[in-house]
Amino acid sequence: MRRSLKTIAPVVIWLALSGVAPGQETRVQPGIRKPTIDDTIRATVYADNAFQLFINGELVAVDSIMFVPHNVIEVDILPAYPMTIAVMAIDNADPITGMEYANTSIGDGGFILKLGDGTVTDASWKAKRIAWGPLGGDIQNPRVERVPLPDGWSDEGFDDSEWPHATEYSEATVDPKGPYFEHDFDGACFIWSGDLKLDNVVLFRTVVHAPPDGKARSDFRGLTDTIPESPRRGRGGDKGPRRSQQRQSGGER
Ligand SMILES: [Ca+2]
Ligand SMILES: [Ca+2]
Repeated sequence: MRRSLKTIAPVVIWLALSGVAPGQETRVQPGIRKPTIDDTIRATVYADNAFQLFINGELVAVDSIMFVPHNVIEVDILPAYPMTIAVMAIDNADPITGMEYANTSIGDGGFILKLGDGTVTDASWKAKRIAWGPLGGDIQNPRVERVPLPDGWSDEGFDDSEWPHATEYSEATVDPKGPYFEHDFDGACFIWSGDLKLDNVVLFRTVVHAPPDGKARSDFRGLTDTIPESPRRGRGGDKGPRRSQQRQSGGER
């Protein structure tokens, strides 16, 4: 039976939009596999008081408690190098006065991060303050200032060359609370902008060019445009195929 134009037209339009030419088969690409949980690394983050974490331009974690109690967030992330890490760190503060606890106190900030590939926060990160106050520490006439978020500040390729470096603060100065000590932050430093007390919203950025632990890891970017091989089924199938020709990034090759 002949197909009518009305039947064929939507298929032609779909093929055109999908980039698949009529008659061209879409096939599984050998050697390109799906990532498994073993391809992820753990991100462990503590902020006084809250944060948003972007990896390669994608929002991957949000602090679930904006103020108190102080909490640690742990999430699995799928790394790809060079890896751009961007953070908005927030010290809880009244947006009008810059103070907290009913305008009776100037709170201080603090941010620390460690990834399963050995990436840690330190003074090599860039830091830019976005909101600060009370100006001059004046709690009698508290005022704040803020600047707009730079366009694309969390994106890969954003030019942060004019941003100052982050300042490292000791654990004693930041004085982290309970949950912090139950997690592994070995090797990481607390960072903030130049003023731990008055700067209330701070952006951080860094680019990790290769895994610090030297371990080769696959790059799974662009999987949306491929049909990868499926992991083996059954017990242990989540470990993924033994053979992988996935493109490698960083570390030993
Ligand atoms: Ca929090
Ligand atoms: Ca503050």
